[in-house]
Amino acid sequence: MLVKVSKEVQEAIKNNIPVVALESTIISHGMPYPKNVETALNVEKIIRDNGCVPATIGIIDGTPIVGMSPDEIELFGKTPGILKASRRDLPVIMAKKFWGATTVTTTMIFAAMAGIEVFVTGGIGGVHRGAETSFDISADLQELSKTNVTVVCAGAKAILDLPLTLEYLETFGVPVLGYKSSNLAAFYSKDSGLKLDYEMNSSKEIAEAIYYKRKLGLDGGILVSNPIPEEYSIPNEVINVYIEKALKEMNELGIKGKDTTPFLLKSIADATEGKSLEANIKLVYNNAKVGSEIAKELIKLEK
Ligand code: PSU
Ligand code: MN
Repeated sequence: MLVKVSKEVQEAIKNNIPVVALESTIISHGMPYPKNVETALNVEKIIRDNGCVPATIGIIDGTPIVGMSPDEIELFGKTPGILKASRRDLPVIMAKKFWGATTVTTTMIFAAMAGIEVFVTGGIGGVHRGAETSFDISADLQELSKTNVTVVCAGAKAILDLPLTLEYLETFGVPVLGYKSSNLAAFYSKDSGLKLDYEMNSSKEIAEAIYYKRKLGLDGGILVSNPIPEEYSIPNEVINVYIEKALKEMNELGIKGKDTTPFLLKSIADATEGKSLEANIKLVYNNAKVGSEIAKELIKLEK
């Protein structure tokens, strides 16, 4: 069997119960142990409490798993050296029977294979600052242009070049929808100051957009930008100081490629003494609620 889909997820899909996909890079590379495991299990609980089935995705001994068990999630959270698996890594990880943490890209790939249409995460990758010379553009953006999964996130971090990220998504035909917000969210901050084309006022409206994209046969995902709740939002000018510092340190150390995002995340969390981590956790919980609502509305349209 190429991809292992858990019994619970299989049953849910068969019985028209909404399923919400979750990634594992956020567990193994995005947060420290044990907060990572605690958060991952809480996110699953929020999804269940909202009437959906969670499907955390990861690769164990070369087998992609859709719907990891709590024990598997625990292992993902504390095993060092799990590879960050993007699209280009999958063939080798499977051939060599490695463990792989799925990014937004590879979580979308396996979610789509399993028939899951909604995926909840924290933030996506994007066009990095200085991409005009480094060429560092996350594979997440290409995946959004071709794989039919809606990604609910809290926008993207200002470690990226956010205006260029929006331009890229526009070029590749990816709708970016602001959930109850007219501007792009900036992860720790509820507002990047960048205007989005569309504000959506309900999960039903978003589900309808997904429905019509599919009906028209327009391949690719939809990106939902769900701002961090006001009470947890860190002002841009506060977090940007830490972001600038982390970027400078990264350049001095010569960190490149797939190590950039994990390095920046850790550096910012350390510098803010966990304040950014707390915000990160809260925004994922918030996304889990909204993602569940969208998944429930989408199932109704399919009937
Ligand atoms: N951005 C975050 N938190 C994360 C990531 C991005 O705020 O955990 C992770 C996601 O898994 C995303 C990946 O898909 O990093 C992007 O990595 P890269 O920039 O190397 O494509
Ligand atoms: Mn990159």
